[in-house]
Amino acid sequence: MATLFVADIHLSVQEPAITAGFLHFLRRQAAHADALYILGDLFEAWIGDDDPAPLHDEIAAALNALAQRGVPCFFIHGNRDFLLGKDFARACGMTLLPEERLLTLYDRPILILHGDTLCTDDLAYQRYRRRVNQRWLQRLFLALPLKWRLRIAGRMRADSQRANGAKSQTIMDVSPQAVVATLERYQAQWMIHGHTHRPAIHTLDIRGGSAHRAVLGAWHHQGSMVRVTRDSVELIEFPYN
Ligand code: OKV
Ligand code: MN
Repeated sequence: MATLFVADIHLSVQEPAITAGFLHFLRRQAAHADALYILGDLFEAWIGDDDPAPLHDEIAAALNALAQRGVPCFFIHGNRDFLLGKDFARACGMTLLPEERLLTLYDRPILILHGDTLCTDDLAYQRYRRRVNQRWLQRLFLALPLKWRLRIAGRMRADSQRANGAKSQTIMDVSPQAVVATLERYQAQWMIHGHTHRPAIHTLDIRGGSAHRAVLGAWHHQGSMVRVTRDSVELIEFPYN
């Protein structure tokens, strides 16, 4: 009787060990859960559901097998796979959720989100996000031939890597004010997110008492999940195999 949360797996053909680790996690851990929530950045990049990469089919088949065995799977977009659409979600048998969702799990209200919207001090990133989140621009991008999209995306990733090297770690973390404001807006005592790659469970003060923020780790060298049961919220790191 547990619900599992993961984020920032950053699947790509360049990292077969991460793919193997994630497939192993689906079979060995997620298969026994009440539900699986993927809180964004399942993929390192996403340029349209029509991308014929074999990796996508492999992941869709594995997630679909999970859903068929009765484990519902939910997905919130990350900043990397924000273009992941209904067609791929259907192939995975997973439900797309809006960017923030207040769950009630085992009587505990928990707010879930990817986490990039909390990084309000990174003004350059927030500006970039507003730009690529425009519907008309996404439509235009998706209408381009796949080859052009691959080339544009590759260039955008190279530019971004250069920009992030120059940014301070504080700017790239969540803003404490944004965290408090978001929890108070939902009157929630728990929040689970990823994005920052700083796995931890923080306790903080909000209006009306204390609150907790569980941050998922990225799957760089091991897996990371949050496991919620009636009695506990645990952050768990585990090897790929
Ligand atoms: C994902 C990030 C690349 C960060 C492009 C419109 C536009 C979508 C896109 C192309 C890039 C996603 C979809 C990728 C995340 C980067 C670089 C930085 C900080 C357009 C809509 F503008 F070209 F018209 N893209 N890809 N970055 O390679 O997956 O998150 S991506
Ligand atoms: Mn992210």
